[in-house]
Amino acid sequence: MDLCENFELQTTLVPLLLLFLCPILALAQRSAAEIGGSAPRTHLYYIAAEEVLWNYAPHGRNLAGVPHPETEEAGGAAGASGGTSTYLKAIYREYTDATFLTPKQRDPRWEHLGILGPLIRAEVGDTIKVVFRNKTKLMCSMHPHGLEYGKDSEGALYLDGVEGSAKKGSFVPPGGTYTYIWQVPERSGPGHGDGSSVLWMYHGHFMEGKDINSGLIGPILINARGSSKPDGTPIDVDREFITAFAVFDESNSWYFEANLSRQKKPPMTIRRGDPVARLPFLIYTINGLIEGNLPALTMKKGERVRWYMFASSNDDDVHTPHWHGETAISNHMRTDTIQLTPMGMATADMVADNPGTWLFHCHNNDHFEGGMVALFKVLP
Ligand SMILES: [Cu+2]
Repeated sequence: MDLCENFELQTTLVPLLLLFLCPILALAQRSAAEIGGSAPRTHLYYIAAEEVLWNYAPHGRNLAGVPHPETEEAGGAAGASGGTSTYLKAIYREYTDATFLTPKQRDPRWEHLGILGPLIRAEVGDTIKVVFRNKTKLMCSMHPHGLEYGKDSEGALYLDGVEGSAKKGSFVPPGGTYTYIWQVPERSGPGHGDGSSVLWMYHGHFMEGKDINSGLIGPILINARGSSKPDGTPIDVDREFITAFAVFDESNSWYFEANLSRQKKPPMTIRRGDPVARLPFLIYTINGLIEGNLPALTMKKGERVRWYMFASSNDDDVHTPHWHGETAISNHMRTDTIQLTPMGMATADMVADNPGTWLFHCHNNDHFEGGMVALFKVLP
């Protein structure tokens, strides 16, 4: 074949080849764009509910040095009944595999989650699979907000006409294991007007109030399609913090009687909702930690910081998280104070410009004086 013939062959074949390949290339390009250049993933978590002695003030009392009357009157009793800060509780913790023998080390970025369960995170289009082991003596479940699930993965017990094996996820007995499958469709991700990620949470929903007051609650973050870095964080964010403004009503915990007995207090019955009798048992925490015990939330000047905040589910859980020294954008508005109602969620974006150590606290006076106080640090 001489050069001329070769050229003729090329001129015939190349357009034919292009004709054949172009639609395939276009299709591949389109689907890559649609999924943001990353294929849908299944995120597998091994999460156990387990009993612990939880100290609401592991490093000491009033570490933020906020003068408040209860501290002086009751000898440092503010925020935890009778001066004690240690309670038997049930919490969610992550394990490395299905043997549930090796606890998974918490990423240093998420040490501040405190009592909260492990962070579950995914991107729109992904699937979340949680192998759940109940290591407590209670009936337990995991019920997620915002995600898509069938009755077998709702994790909540009520009369919905569904029976038997299809509802097993709503009451996992002591020692039992159950696998929840949660989908992450578009409607679980950021809506019009949201940033690149949204906060949800999961919690026990066998007897919801008692479960959450016992400690069974954790966070979920969902990124918009195609907006995640390889480590799962949003591409337009440098640092993230999750803070649950959570009152724990120890009089409405599964361990109320056990804790009274541990603390050598006489047994007592509190009428459900009695506002006065339960007062000494309300503990005003951020992520289950009081009075500046939350590990300092640290960022550098100029970093793009996303704060996710939510409230727990007691009627006392009406909170106003407030930053000193900085401002943020939430709901497209400039603010330094967020409003949360029970199980409410909020996101705020901050570019810290004012180096220093600053107070981050609930602006509800009873809560502030009761210990719902943390510090955050902005490095130069
Ligand atoms: Cu508050």
